[in-house]
Amino acid sequence: MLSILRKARLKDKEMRILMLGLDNAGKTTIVKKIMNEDVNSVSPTLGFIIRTIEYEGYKLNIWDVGGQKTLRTYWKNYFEKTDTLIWVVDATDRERLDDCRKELMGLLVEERLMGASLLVFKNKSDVAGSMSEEDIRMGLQLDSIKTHKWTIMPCSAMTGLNLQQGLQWIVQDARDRLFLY
Ligand code: G3D
Repeated sequence: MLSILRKARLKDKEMRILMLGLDNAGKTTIVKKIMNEDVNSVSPTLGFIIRTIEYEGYKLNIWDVGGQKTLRTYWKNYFEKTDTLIWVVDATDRERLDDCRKELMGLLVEERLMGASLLVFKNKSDVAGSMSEEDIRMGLQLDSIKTHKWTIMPCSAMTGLNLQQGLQWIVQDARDRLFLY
């Protein structure tokens, strides 16, 4: 039933995208950069922000939800009907990589996120000495993920690196699903 509803929405070319990650990962800055807004005036997201982006005829409703520890218990309120989970990782934050892995793994066992695809954005890739794609892949144990279709992309909310490619992957994934069901 859920997959029928999801397919109906995908046919309407409307997607619900949940953007999560630890606080300070760069979620809000990514959304701003995609919307061509000033990225130098970002303040921490205390609740959530929804932004709608039109991309290749698709209406992408992106939910940017605050990632501070105290807010993470509220994430579950946003799971329903999610088509794609964007998991944003701060590539400069080695210390919290294990925390980041635990939070992600916790999400992937959530029943209401079962049908969602996963895009891991390795953000802040513009910073010299930041972790490599391989570091993040290993640190988050991405290769162990069998329950969700996933990919990882290095990106930068500052330079805009790969942000469009990320949206492209999301839209292509929606097209593939329509074809599959
Ligand atoms: P959040 O929404 O995930 O909590 P923010 O994160 O978007 O508020 O970003 C947190 C900080 O990281 C901000 O710096 C922001 O400018 C910075 N940042 C986000 N993305 C990038 C990136 O790709 N490259 C670099 N170099 N910095 C980034 P401040 O100083 O405002 O805390």
